[in-house]
Amino acid sequence: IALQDRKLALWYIAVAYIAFLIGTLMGLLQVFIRNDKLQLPAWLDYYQILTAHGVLLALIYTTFFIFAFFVTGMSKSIGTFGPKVRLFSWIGFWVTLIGTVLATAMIVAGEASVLYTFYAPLMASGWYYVGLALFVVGTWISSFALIGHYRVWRKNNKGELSPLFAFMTITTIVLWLIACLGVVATVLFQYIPWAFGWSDTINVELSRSLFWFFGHPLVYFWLLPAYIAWYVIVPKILGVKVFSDSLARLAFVLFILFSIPVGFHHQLTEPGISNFWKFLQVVLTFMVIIPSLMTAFTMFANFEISGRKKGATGLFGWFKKLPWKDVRFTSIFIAMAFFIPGGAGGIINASFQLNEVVHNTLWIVGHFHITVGTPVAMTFMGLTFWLIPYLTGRKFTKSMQILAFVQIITWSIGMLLMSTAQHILGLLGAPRRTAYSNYNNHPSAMEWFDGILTSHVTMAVGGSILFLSAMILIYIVVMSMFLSPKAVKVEDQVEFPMAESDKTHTPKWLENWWIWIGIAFALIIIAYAIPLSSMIMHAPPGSEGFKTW
Ligand code: HAS
Repeated sequence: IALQDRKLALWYIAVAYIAFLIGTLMGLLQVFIRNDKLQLPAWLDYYQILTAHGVLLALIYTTFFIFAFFVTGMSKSIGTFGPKVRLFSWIGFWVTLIGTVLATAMIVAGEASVLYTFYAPLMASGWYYVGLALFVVGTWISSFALIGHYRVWRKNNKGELSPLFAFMTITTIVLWLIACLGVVATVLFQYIPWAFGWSDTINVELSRSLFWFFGHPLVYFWLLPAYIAWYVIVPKILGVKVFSDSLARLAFVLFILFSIPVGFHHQLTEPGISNFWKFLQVVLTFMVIIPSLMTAFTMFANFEISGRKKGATGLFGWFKKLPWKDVRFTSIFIAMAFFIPGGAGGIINASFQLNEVVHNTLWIVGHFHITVGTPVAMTFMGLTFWLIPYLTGRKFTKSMQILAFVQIITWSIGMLLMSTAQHILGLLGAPRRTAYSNYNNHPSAMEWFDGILTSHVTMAVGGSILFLSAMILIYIVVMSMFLSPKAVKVEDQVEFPMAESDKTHTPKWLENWWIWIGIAFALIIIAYAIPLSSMIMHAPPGSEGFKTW
């Protein structure tokens, strides 16, 4: 791809990995505080570290990495960016970065210890919300730049379905734009006036509902780029075509429909929403599981077809023929394997009654470490190994490959230990978001944490292994950005592995955006119009909130 497009993608990656470095360090501190092995100095607060950890890893690392992947993939699949697209992409990048720096500065200053789920009644400095608003606006500018690029391609290729990578990128962006409407509404009209003192109170239930209108599809904004890699990159590494172009497109379209009208499944224990609306959204949540099951089916089909092509026989013979020595594949395979318990845990969370058992416990923390923290993060790692060398034109040397294996194995072991402990501790009743020294005055509460797997020691050991792994990854990133030798010979040059996708039998209506956006809005209105308007009309007196600074 063109040099200027590479430059943009590399800037996105650089910010992503700076956030990753600081965010993982905060994670390490986290497990030691919970284990009571670390006493923080008076100026540093547990919730400050927890907020920095969540924001930097879940919001900043993911978003910047995702845009790097999109810029590279769009330039590769539908051509070099035109001058206008490039200009708006850079503006988008800088606005997102300014928002990130402002929000991070507020967290560091101790004026925004409100966690990455920053909803009321916790209150941060107004500037934190301004930072978040700029962050979202920046991503919107970048998103519209990519949509503009896509529209130029469609105009020049009338009547043709776009390449699968571009289609999937636009689907993810559509999902992101609709999802952000909720968070933009609450930040602009509720949090900013409240935090700057222009209004005295805030409608807590409404603000939480608007937050989760955004918060749930946010997790699919992280997941779908990983799915793009699973659908488009993995088959190329396996030496096969995309299994089914129309199935892949349909799965993505289903995410536009069903990922938004489901936010109430995060609020099942809140008394301000009636059971009917909660139940409706639980049913819709079960619909959003379907495209992930379609994805699982497709992945097994890819593995089997590729194995049989290489001469595998018997029911599971293909397993041995998978390219285990290719770290780009192994990393993503482990990511997929983690998503089996991760997804099953999600189904448990979404089951109305079972949610009573797990809500607000460490189980949820375990859940998101084996969804966003492993399936998504390890897919991004698998992409990092070739994406940066591809963009910089440097070698991914033998020693870097060996280190990459050490990195993904340590990440998997660390996550396995930490998340298993978190799940079990959660089932035993250990709360999430709680500074652990509080429990010292309640010795009987500490009995929850006896035993090998159910101990905070296991969590701390897992967390330390994860930090070690993160540092190895940072080393690989720095090497492939600046230090490893330039790939002069053709055989050393790293490729962008994009599989061929046969679209001859794909129905054209799958790319008719108005159908999907129309149905999505209809579902949103059905699921949200009445409960949200009743929250506005029957607003309780409101809350003044708990200032965190
Ligand atoms: Fe979740 C809470 C429900 C998926 C992230 N979730 C969270 C939070 C986060 C998060 C961050 O209903 C915490 C928010 C907070 O701070 O409060 N989640 C679900 C459901 C799904 C789901 C139904 N979550 C995700 C994904 C995330 C994510 C993906 C990040 C990327 N989640 C919930 C609920 C809550 C929740 C409740 C609120 C709980 C509460 O009370 O607070 C589904 O989308 C999951 C569907 C997935 C599958 C798995 C398919 C498997 C595949 C892999 C195939 C493997 C292969 C490899 C091919 C059905 C595709 C084979 C290898 C071998 C070795 C065999």
